[in-house]
Amino acid sequence: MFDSKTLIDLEERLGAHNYHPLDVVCSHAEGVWIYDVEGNRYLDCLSAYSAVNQGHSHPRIVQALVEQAGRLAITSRAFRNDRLPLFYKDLLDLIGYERVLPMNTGVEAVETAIKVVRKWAYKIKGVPRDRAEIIVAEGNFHGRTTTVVSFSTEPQYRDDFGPFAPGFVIVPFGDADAVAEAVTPNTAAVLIEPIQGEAGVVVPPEGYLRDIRQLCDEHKILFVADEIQTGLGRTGKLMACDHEDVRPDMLILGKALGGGVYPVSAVVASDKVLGVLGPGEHGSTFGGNPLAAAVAQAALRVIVEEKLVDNSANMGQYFREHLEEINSPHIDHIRGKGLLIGVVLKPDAGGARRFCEALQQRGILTKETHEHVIRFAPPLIIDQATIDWAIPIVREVLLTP
Ligand code: IF1
Repeated sequence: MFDSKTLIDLEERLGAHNYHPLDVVCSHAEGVWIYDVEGNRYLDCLSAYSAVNQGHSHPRIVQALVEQAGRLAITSRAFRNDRLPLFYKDLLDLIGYERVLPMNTGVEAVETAIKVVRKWAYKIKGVPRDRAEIIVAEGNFHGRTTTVVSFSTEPQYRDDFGPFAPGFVIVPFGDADAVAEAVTPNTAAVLIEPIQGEAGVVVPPEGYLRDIRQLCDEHKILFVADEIQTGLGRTGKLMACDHEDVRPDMLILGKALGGGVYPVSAVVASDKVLGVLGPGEHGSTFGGNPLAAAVAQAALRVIVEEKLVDNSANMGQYFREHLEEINSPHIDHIRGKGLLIGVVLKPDAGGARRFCEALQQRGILTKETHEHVIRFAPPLIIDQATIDWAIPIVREVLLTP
């Protein structure tokens, strides 16, 4: 067994420095709790950026993983397998839509969505080839491939990674008029996060999603929602777009679709849209493998059977109310939906990082986002007693000068 310091030194010496993690070396976890190599216990308030909505090492999901790994893990899509169609059926029964395209990581599903909407624009809408435009929002986060960082507005994610892919039009987030002004005859799609995660849990004004839906209908444009972080219960609805009763043409899912144990992502849409792809035009070695399908089926079953969407709404409200009661001079305001909560600090609070470090010292793990926002996003299985345990600690930390 190695101690934290040894492991941190080794990681710093041998690994690329593309992260600046908190110095907690996690060793095992269960439910909402993570334990470090010294045996200290922490409440996970990040949930691997919403990948572990079902809680760490959920027994039913781990069982599905282990059983399927021992039977048949991967075949590639050159052959069919006996799990993939059942995963399709479970997913579509739960969220609607007609077809699924499975991938692995979130950004691969975003890339898939971009490819599909472009092909749709050329084959169905009649946009001249190579002229399709996709409208995206300032402050977006859709992943880190070269195409996707081409339309990031965050210098850290983008600078020195060019030349960049053309075909994206960036407008302010939360402003449907700006979207309307950006529409041209070549617009294929509007691609947005219904709530921006990385930008600091930014909730758009009520009606924004409905306005975009209407605009897309009027101009024959596809509405694509990146629900990789906000979907599958995180915001207190199954999909964050459900808050406005809006049904996008295409949903991008990831993170919690893999139940916190395995990368599984997917694009879902109508037959008309996903039907534009023919054999050989897109794919992935690992996408749609039986192991992923079995895990995703279990992950979805846990969300439904344990009523995690309702729990997210209820515990989100409870957590939020108690955070609102903290009378800290550092807090500017609190925003979010369900269990995706951002505590926005005032500019002179000295940044969110120091509060995250202080929370870590007292047994709560979270991560600052955009310098001034502390994100609270525990697994959706969290209960009231655990929130009651956490609140006094958060209060104490936020009340330190
Ligand atoms: C990192 C952020 C969160 C996402 C949305 C696509 C992806 C993500 C809405 C890509 C990924 C991650 C990735 C992780 C940190 C993280 C993050 F702060 F960077 F923005 F969650 F808030 N769409 N989000 O949130 O999915 O390819 O990673 O599976 O890159 O360090 P992926």
